[in-house]
Amino acid sequence: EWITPNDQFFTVSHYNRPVVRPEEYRLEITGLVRHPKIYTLSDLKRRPRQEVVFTLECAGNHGFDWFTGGIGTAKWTGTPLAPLLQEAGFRPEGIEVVFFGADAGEEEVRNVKMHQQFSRSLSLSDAMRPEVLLCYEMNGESLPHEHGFPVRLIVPGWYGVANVKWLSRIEVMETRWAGRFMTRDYVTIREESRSGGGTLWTQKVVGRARIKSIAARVISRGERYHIEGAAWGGAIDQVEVRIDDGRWVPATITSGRDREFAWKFWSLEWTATTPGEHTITSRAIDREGNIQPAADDSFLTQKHTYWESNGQITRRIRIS
Ligand SMILES: Nc1nc2c(c(=O)[nH]1)N[C@H]1C(S)=C(S)[C@@H](COP(=O)(O)O)O[C@H]1N2
Ligand SMILES: [Mo]
Repeated sequence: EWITPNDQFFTVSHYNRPVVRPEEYRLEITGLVRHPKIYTLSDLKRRPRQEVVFTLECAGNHGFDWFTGGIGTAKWTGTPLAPLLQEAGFRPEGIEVVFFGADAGEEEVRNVKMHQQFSRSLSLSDAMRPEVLLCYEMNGESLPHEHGFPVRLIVPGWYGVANVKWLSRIEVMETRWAGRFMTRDYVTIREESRSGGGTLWTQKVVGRARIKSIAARVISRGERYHIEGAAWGGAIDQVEVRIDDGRWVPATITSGRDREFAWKFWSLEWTATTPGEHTITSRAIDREGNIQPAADDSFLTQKHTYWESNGQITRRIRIS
């Protein structure tokens, strides 16, 4: 199915899972704004409704052998953030929008211990994009507790970590935000090859989702086999499949072309099959022609952290 049912949707929470009473819920918009505001849940629900079908993947998905289910697709409904920021009237010095969850923990940096709410930030221009939502419904139900009830941020096209749950405060700031999930966790370290030769060690904040795909199942239909899979994480244009050590052949995108932020489903008919073990590998290609990297591509082998593991995935199958 297109949509992942709420009770089968993965969940990742780095601190506690706060219980927020809907009648006590308040969202504060503050910082470098002319008119700081506080909204109740019904204030937000009275505003224009907007929905998006968005595939949310944890940036750590496939980073370890044991972590593979960290992805799901839901219809998220809420109200767009941009008009609220506009009404708050950001001051010209404001460049960064920081989103705080109601969950918190103790963090220590250079021997300083501090209480920190979960937080992630976006540049003002990313925060102002029309698809960014203050979301209060998931697949037509009110947002489940573990997914951030009553309100979470939804940033279509970005990895899971940007989608702050139990959203309690939005603060516009004059500098970049350096919280744990911007500067220590969810930072990808690579030794990037440089054209002049040599490598440069880079540390980049995990942000927009990268292209990825997987063969999900093979259905036997007499002599023929039907391979089905999914592709997501960018402007997916094509998917190609390789069986054993054969050449790459184009798959057909069967659904989802019209849904910008959701996974696409694809299929391929496989005929010349011999009994025994086979491998099936897929690769996604985006509109700019970028190809999902092979598992042994230096872009991935020179990556030293587990986030953004978007390498090609090889599945094994035995035909009897
Ligand atoms: N407040 C808050 N928001 C959060 C997190 C968190 O720990 N606290 N985890 C993030 C991460 S890392 C991911 S992958 C997604 C997971 O969203 P889900 O639990 O709804 O699937 O939530 C993000 N939003
Ligand atoms: Mo995550």
